[in-house]
Amino acid sequence: MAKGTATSREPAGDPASGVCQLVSRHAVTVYLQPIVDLVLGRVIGYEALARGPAGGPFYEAPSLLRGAQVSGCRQELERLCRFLALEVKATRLGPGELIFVNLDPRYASCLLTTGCDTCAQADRLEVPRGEVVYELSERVDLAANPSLVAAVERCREDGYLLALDDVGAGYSGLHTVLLVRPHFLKIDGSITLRVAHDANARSVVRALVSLGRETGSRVVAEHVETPEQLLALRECGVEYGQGFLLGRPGPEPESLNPQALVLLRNADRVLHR
Ligand code: G
Ligand code: MN
Repeated sequence: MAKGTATSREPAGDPASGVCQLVSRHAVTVYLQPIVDLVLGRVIGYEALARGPAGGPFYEAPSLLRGAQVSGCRQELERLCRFLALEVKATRLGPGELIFVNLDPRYASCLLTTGCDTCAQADRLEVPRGEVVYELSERVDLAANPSLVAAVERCREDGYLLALDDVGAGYSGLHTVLLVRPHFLKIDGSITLRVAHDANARSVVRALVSLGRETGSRVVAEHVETPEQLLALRECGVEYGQGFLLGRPGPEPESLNPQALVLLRNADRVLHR
């Protein structure tokens, strides 16, 4: 059984205190959610999402991260998750398949000191750096932290790809797009949610697609949940998507949901009529 799925007995008392034991025992796993080329109907890679033991209070990433935060082991947890994601890439993904790794520079102090801590790990595992995409969290105000921007720039120079997570939410605004010049621009789910019924949301998406074309960022729509959203996104020219409709996060690298593949083929017919 995978480490992360072992339903460990949580220590009694403050449940948050147990989270650091999980981290030190490496009882954390990463789930994989496909990121899909909506034009070719093909998985291009997977986002690695942290999970605590199934059935426990830290199964979902937000509670796991919050628990680690209050217990003082957030740095260690984030570091472990980055390593686990690279391990997944090395052992379970094929050549050319990308691994998207969440990177919150506030919890990657290595970025400012020794550089990206996963460089040595990636090289040891023989993971091509150009197949690792660091997703920068919308929760970090990079504009207020020039040293973090410089550190992120070093990741690019080291050969890694960069994504800006949840564009349109938090600090992932246009200024941050200009600062980071990401290889991937991930449109926040709050915009995807509106895209089927709100013409203004489609205008925002088309503007981001156009920005991506002109600046060399590939645009990914997050939280694609319905066929109507998928069709609207394709109509707006979005090339990549992620969300429950395309594939749920799971312990294995799953292929594209067959129902979504049919929708994409039909969308092609509608779009090229
Ligand atoms: O911020 P970030 O995009 O990294 O968040 C990823 C989170 O979004 C994961 O916890 C994942 O389970 C969740 N998620 C993935 N796809 C969908 C979706 O289609 N809808 C919703 N509501 N959440 C999703
Ligand atoms: Mn993400």
